[in-house]
Amino acid sequence: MADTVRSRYEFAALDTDPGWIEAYWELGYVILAGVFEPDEIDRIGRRFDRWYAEGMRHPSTFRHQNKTIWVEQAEGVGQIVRGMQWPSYEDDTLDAVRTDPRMLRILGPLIGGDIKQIINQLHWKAPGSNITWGLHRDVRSRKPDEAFRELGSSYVQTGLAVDRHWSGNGAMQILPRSHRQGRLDLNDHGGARGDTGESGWAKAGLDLSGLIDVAMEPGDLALWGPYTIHGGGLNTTPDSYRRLYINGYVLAANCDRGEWTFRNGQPVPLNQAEPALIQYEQVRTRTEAHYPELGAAGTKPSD
Ligand SMILES: O=C(O)CCC(=O)C(=O)O
Repeated sequence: MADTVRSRYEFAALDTDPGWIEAYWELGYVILAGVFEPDEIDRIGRRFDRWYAEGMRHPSTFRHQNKTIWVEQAEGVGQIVRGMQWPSYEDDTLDAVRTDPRMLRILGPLIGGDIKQIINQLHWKAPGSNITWGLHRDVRSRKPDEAFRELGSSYVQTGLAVDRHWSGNGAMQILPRSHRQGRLDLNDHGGARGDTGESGWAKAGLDLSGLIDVAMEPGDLALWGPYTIHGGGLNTTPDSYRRLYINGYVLAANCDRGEWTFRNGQPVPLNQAEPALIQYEQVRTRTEAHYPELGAAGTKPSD
């Protein structure tokens, strides 16, 4: 049976149709259509392509402080770039998206105007590459626990569609209302490459029949919370890349990590010379660019 709470809203009607705010808290996610314009998406997409090409020049996963590019070998496809963290230190177009006034208009009613950022991330699902982020809750990555307070009401993840997303090219999936289901035993049941996590969650007793595809047109923005079960999806098309730009925001007073993004409703520029402690513990002690050894901190894609 279809949910009685609507999950899709037009960005152009943000003020006149404010049901999206309650829908976000109620469902654990919401989709806002048409937040960015086609010409903007075109520019953003070209930056994605440049970073992809940069990643393909590296023999393996590359890290420079918070910036990292996850390079992998995919069976039958060869080398691919799976994702990248913190391009915004070096990319003005992508940087402008994360501090765009439209982001603040959306975040303001949810977490206010003093905001830090803990995720700035590009995701690619290359055609046929078996890439997926197995179904999980983002709380798994909010470590250490004590640095992240009042998770449920303080953290909002946003994902901007750069391509059209549909089930065929690995659109992310979401389980509506799953943020209200307690923690079950774990927040993460995905495992090996290509494992969307469904069988693991089913074994843990979760009813996945309500799982939905986050179908989006380029320029649409999905919002979800740290306890919402999401991920999965495989790109089975022969030729359609699926690009997603994720920016994760937090009410600043409830987080000890992250880059300031809006202070008192005003954008805060990044300081490349002094990157903040976010997920990479050695950000200030290992300042040179390097290839982390397989299995070392920073090689594993996170979210
Ligand atoms: O790119 C995707 O489809 C998955 C994204 C995701 O699950 C995450 O960033 O937490």
